[in-house]
Amino acid sequence: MSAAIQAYTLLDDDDCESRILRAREALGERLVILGHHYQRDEVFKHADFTGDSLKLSRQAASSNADYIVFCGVHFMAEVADILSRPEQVSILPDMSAGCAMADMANLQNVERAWQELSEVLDAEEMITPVTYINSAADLKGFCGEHGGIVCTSTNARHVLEWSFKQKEKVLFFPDQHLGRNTGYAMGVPLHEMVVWDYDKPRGGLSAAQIKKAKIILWKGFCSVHQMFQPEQIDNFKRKYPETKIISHPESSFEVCQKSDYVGSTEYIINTIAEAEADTRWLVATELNLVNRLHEKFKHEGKNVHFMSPSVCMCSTMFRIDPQHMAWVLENLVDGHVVNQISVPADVAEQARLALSRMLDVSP
Ligand code: CIZ
Ligand code: SF4
Repeated sequence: MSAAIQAYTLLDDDDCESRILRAREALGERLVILGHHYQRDEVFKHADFTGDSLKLSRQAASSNADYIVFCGVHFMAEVADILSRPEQVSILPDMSAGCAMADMANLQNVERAWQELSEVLDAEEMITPVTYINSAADLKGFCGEHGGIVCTSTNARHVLEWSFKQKEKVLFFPDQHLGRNTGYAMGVPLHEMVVWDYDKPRGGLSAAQIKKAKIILWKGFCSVHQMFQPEQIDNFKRKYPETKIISHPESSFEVCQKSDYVGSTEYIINTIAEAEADTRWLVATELNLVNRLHEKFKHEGKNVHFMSPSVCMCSTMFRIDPQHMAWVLENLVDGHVVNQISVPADVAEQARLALSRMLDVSP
């Protein structure tokens, strides 16, 4: 029988740390641990590979390990399962590590949207569905089936360029901000982007609005990145006018417009790493990553600050803790797989299609 999680929740972090190290040693090359940038340090330090979702999905696709333990959120472990070989096992240490933004779109409301759009125009002929990787596997499957594609915040522009080569319009879900910020940076004016409110009939849009739109943005958002406000930039700059502003494209349009740089977590890390010494940065993305950047670069005189005055972490990313790590790893040592993420074969096949289109167009 597999060991239960309850006993592990009582362990302190140091105990967990030594157990994790021992289990990793015992499992050797049969195990690979992938860690997203938003993970807390006590977990992040155990990762064999760290990265954003694009980089980590490539790692999952090329790994030879029997077990892929994904320290991130549910959709990432699904992608690892889809892109790895059938005999490899993808594991999410805590099943409640979801993504609230991903949950804002589901197959039911996306299929309804597609149906309603089809009543106004020929959706199959005119629209490429694009799903942000922050979405359930069946939505990636929907995109695979309808000539669509997946994107991450690193490749969103390349993906949209590809999409517009296929069809004249894009339906972009679930994150309206990534869609809007990327579209605008490519030259799509705001008036050619409409928001589809999935709680309203026909998205709350008129037939004319739909026909005129180039990008139909799903009304989803990330509550972590929603915390950042343009006034926070103004207030900070009043004190330190030399500050460079760098924001994740899940932040609002107003925040991104006031930023010197906009890009994914990998882009944020690389930009600050390559910046001159003695520079000051105000960063709009998840707190664990910003704190890590601050620690990493302070000896170069780089001052890295978090944009919001209140603490905002991704609470679901935070679910992955050393206790759950120790639990899944010791179970693996004992030959028990717990918390496996397994995408049904038919969904995986269509989703793989949309993901491989993405990997083909990614820089
Ligand atoms: O794509 C990812 O990994 C996320 C969620 C953020 C980013 O930009 O890296
Ligand atoms: Fe989802 Fe936002 Fe957390 Fe990313 S930071 S996993 S988009 S809730």
